[in-house]
Amino acid sequence: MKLYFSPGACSLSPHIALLEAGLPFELAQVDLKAKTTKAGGDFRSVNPKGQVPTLELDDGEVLTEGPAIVQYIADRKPETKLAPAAGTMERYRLQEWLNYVSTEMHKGFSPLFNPNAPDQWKQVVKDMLALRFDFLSKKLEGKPYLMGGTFTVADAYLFTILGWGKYHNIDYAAKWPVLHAYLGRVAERPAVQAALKAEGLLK
Ligand SMILES: N[C@@H](CCC(=O)N[C@@H](CS)C(=O)NCC(=O)O)C(=O)O
Repeated sequence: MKLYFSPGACSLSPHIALLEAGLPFELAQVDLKAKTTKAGGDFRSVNPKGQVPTLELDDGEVLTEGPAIVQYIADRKPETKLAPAAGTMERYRLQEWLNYVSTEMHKGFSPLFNPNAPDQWKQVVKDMLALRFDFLSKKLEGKPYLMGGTFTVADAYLFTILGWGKYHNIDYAAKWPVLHAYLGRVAERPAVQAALKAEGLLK
């Protein structure tokens, strides 16, 4: 399999999932502005959306959309419990989280990266995110991971998105200590360390 990624982007989530699952894969770095791969290829010819994450499977199929990709990875190695079994109520709970992280958190953060977004709008966005951080803090109080005691692909995704707080002066330690502790806990996982190092985000 080949994971198309950009360092620190939302593609970090399936990168962590692949390492947690112990599946063999290679990385292909993408220049998201130029829409080219590091090897000089046209990224849009792989994924016409021009977005990471993109996962090319061994049979040539190309899978896009983070929540779909991480569930595919988890289902390749069910014994790792990165996702509960399909058809169970727990699996719908996982999908509930993946959808929340995707729509409320991931796309909630996006305007902060937009150089054309006015500062006033960025403040509105930060205020909205603060409400989401309050909600997540309550949900994570007293439990190590979103689904309880077991790390799942929803945690890989949430860790990735919350990690963007450091680029926007969001001080979890001061205002959301539960989230600060959660980020520290996830960061300690060997697969997460390995993914961060491979993306050049950790020495
Ligand atoms: N709907 C996609 C969105 C992915 C996405 O927003 N990727 C960003 C990086 S975090 C990207 O590729 N941005 C470049 C662009 O949209 O042109 C998903 O959930 O996977």
